[in-house]
Amino acid sequence: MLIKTKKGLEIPSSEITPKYLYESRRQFMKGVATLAAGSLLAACSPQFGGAGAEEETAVSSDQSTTQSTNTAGKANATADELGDPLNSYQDITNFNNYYEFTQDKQGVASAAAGYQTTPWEVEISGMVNNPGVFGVEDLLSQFDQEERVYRLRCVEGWSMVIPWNGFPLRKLLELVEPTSTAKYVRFETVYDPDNMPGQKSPWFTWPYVEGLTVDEAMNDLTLLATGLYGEQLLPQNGAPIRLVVPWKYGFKNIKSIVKIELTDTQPTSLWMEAAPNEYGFYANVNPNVDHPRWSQATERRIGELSRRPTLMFNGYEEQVANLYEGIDLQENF
Ligand SMILES: Nc1nc2c(c(=O)[nH]1)N[C@H]1C(S)=C(S)[C@@H](COP(=O)(O)O)O[C@H]1N2
Ligand SMILES: [Mo]
Repeated sequence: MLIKTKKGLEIPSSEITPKYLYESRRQFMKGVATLAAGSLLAACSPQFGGAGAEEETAVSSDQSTTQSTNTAGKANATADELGDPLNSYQDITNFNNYYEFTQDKQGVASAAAGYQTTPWEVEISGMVNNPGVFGVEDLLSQFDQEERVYRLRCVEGWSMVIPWNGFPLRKLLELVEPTSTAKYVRFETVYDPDNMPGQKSPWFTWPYVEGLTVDEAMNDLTLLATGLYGEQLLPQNGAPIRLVVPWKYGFKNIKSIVKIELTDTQPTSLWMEAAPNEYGFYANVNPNVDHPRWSQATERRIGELSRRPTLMFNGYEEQVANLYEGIDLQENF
């Protein structure tokens, strides 16, 4: 049965939530016995999520809001290199993960609306010959902004096709010159609990941290994004500057970056710290390595009803497989 609703983008919420959090939620939901079965299913989605979420999808998808209408109209491309259409500007800016604001994916846009992202500086430090502080305008004027159409595959099992604007991280790294001892790049999101209510949550170690190896950071696919659909990033998408690493799960794509540090020790990300058995450092998209709580073999493209197979390295195998030669991807998840 298809029921049309105004909210078009509901899919399993927060499977990424650590076990202790979703279990306390489930405890809570048990007490709310009179709720309709449908909402119970949605609220308890971690249990049913991943590959098992079709029923919920069928009830909540509204094709009219999820088709690829380029409402912003400012992308040159209309599809990715596999022929799949871009998600709409509407989809990309109204279905987000950004725990600093809220864990409600459809509430991020309004919760982050008006968040101040100018002026903004990014500090680059650590094992580099030319450390410095860069205003975002400097970065925008110094590096040509390219359009890159990438698939984004969230670890929760949904995906989108997004036309980003930005520049390869490599260009910035070449400018600051990592020393030969540098092996990793560590990124930090702004810490601003007064204006980011989620950062008051004691369940996570704030600020949000992510990391890459220097080789991953130097790969041509790795982007610092400043816009999408030809528009400056909105706060919900990580304005004014965020990382995009398309062959890795979405959580590696750290938003609203203020610090980049070159180091010789592997950074511990917020998610590694919150649930080390579930989220590793590499987080490469891999249909053969399941999440402990759900399969990663398939995904749901936002705007589509049925699930599709997840591709090795999210379809970027040719460009990145060489980075992992001799590495056991089951162990290094
Ligand atoms: N600082 C920060 N960055 C973040 C997140 C977050 O909660 N905080 N969520 C991540 C996750 S889980 C995903 S899937 C992507 C979503 O990016 P989008 O909302 O622009 O689609 O952002 C990633 N970057
Ligand atoms: Mo995600």
